[in-house]
Amino acid sequence: MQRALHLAASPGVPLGPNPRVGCVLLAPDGSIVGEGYHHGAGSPHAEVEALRAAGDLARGTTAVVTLEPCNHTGRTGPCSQALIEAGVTKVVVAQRDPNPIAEGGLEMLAAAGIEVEHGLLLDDARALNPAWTFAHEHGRPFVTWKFATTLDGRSAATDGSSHWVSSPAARRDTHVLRALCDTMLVGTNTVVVDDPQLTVRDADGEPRPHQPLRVVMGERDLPPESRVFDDQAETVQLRTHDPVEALETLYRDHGRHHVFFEGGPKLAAAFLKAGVVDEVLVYVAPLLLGGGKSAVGSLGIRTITKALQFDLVDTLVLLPDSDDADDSAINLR
Ligand code: AOF
Ligand code: ZN
Repeated sequence: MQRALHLAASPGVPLGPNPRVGCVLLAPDGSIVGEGYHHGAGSPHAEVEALRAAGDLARGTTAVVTLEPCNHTGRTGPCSQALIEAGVTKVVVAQRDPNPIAEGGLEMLAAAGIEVEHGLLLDDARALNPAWTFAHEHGRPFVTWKFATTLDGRSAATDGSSHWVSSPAARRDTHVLRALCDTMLVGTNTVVVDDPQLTVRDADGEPRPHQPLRVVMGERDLPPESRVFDDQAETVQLRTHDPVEALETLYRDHGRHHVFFEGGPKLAAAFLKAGVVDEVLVYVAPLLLGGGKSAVGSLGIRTITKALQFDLVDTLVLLPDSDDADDSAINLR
């Protein structure tokens, strides 16, 4: 299984709608007769790769797979059927498939008389595809809320200016993290006021080849000349104020697993109240304003015991590489 996990994590697999999966076929003497991994949506599943590599040697082997073999015909055929036809006699799985469309492979294999087992190195397998796993288990994408603040918790001055946050180090870091998500989400207000591009750009400011889906939430009409409507990435407007409804739509209708949420104070408060902020990414600049606007609107909390509580996961000091202020990125859950 460790070998299968290692294969699944092979470099070069693009972030896409499908999970990373690895598979190893073991002969009765324990030797590997075939192995493979999933190279991304549209290519063969890991089991099919391993079966092809093994050829006739697949008969009588134990298939060790990081994810339960699928039981559906999607972009490719059902792997459970392929394993049965190849004469595999045992299947060991780490993670059961949380995708309602593909689940049920183990029952199919067992019904065909194949010995099945699951749960081996489960935590490692889940960690291969954390957002994919979360989205299928919750019926909505994982949400990372990103904001920037001064030392005294202000995200903009009283005149609305907030340009300081875009220090080169913070901007680069944000673009690296945006690229790990499949969706970027803001409210209509942010589009009207800031006119953001919401694309992932490299250090030279050039857009990267694979862009997350741009999502604008809210009922307000957007100026057609807004930069989110340029041709650099796809954009959808969800005409709702309800975070849960928006997220469920993104999962169900757009197959989205990880939202990078950069909403303003009002939308952020709505997400927090709805309990759908799964991770907070904060850039703290060494600035003091002593007044100005908070990153989050009122949550209706009046006493400290009711404060929303997060666990600190990670901190990173982004050293200044220019005249700009140096910012820290802080990761909370
Ligand atoms: C496997 N092995 O290597 C992968 C699996 O659209 P499709 O046909 O590619 O199916 C995608 C779904 O199939 C995916 O969400 C997951 O449930 C399963 N992926 N299954 O047995 C693989 N990539
Ligand atoms: Zn499959």
